[in-house]
Amino acid sequence: MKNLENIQELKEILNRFLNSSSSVAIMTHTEPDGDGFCSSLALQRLLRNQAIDSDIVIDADNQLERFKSFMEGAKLSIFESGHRYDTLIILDCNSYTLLGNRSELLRTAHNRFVVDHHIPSNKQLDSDYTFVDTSEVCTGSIIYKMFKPEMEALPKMESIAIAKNLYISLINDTNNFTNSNTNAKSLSFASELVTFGINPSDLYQAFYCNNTTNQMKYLGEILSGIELYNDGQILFLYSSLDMQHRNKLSSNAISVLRFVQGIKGVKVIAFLRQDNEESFNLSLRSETVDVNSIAVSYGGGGHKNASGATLYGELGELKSNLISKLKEALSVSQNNV
Ligand SMILES: [Mn+2]
Repeated sequence: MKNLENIQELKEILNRFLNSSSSVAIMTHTEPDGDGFCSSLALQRLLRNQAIDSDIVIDADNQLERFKSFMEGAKLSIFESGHRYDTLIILDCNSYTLLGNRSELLRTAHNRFVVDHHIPSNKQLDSDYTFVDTSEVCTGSIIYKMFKPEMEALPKMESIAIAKNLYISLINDTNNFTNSNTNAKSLSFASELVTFGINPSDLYQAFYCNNTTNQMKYLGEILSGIELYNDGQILFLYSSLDMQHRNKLSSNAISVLRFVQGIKGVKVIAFLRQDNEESFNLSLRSETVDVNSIAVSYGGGGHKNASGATLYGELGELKSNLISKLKEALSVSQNNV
C-alpha cells in the first residue's frame, strides 16, 4: 500500500489507471450519507465527462430515498458476489466493517484507491493507493480539489449537477455549517460551489427538509425517551426495533442526532439504535470530548467530534458500559482544561 501525500499525486496516479481500466467501481461506507454518497455521484459524473464509465456499487438494502433529487443519470449497481472490477475507488471510508460484504471487491479489484478524511483506524483498508487528509471538511472537497479545472471547463448543466452533489457533501459533514469544522476553508469551498450557479437554500430544503410524517413520528418517539447523565452533560437516545417497525421505517431512516444538537449543558450525545436481535449502532457527537477514541474502543471510528461503532450484547450492559466510558472521557477532558 502506498500512502499518497498530496491531491495532485492522487489525481495523476488515478488518471493513469482510469485511462487503461476495463471497468471502474466507486463505493462508500454502509448507510451512505450525504458526503459518501454524493461525493460518489460527483466523481461518477466527472469521470463520465472524461468518457470513463463507472458503477457506484451499493448494497441491496441501501436507503437512497433522500438522495433522489441528486441522482439523475447516476449508474448504480447492487453488489453481487463474484463480480469483479478492474479499478475500485472507495470514498469517505477506511474500514472493513463499514464496507460489509462489499469488501470482497477490495480483494478482487486490480487497482484499489481509498480517498478519505476520517481518522485512520488500526485496521485500514488494504488498498494500492490511499489518500487520507483529516483536515479536509468532507470527501467532496477532496474530489473538488482534484477536478476543479475539469469542472470549470464543463457545460453549465454538468458543472451545476456536480456542484450540487459536492454541496450536499459539504452540508452533510458540517451539518449545514453548524459543526466545528465550519471555518474559512469550508465556507470558501461553499462560496466556490455557489459560483457554479447552485442555490444553497433549495439544496438545504431538498436534503434536510424532506422528512415524511412517519420519520417525524419515529423521531418524536426517540426524543421523548431522552435520558440525561452526569448532571445533564451526557444526552442518551435510544431507538428500538419496535419504534422502527411501528413507523414502517428501516434502520437508517433519518439522521436523528442533528435534532438534539445545541441543548444547554449537553457535552456529549450518544444515540444507540437497535438494528437487529443482537446488534446496535452507536453514534456519538461531542465538541469537547474525543469521541473517536471511544468509538475505536468498540471497533469503530470516525472523527474527533463525530464517530460511530457497532455494538454487540445485551442492551442494559452495553448502555451502562457506554455511559461510564463517556463519564470517564468527560472527567479527563475537564481535568485538561
Ligand atoms: Mn465524510
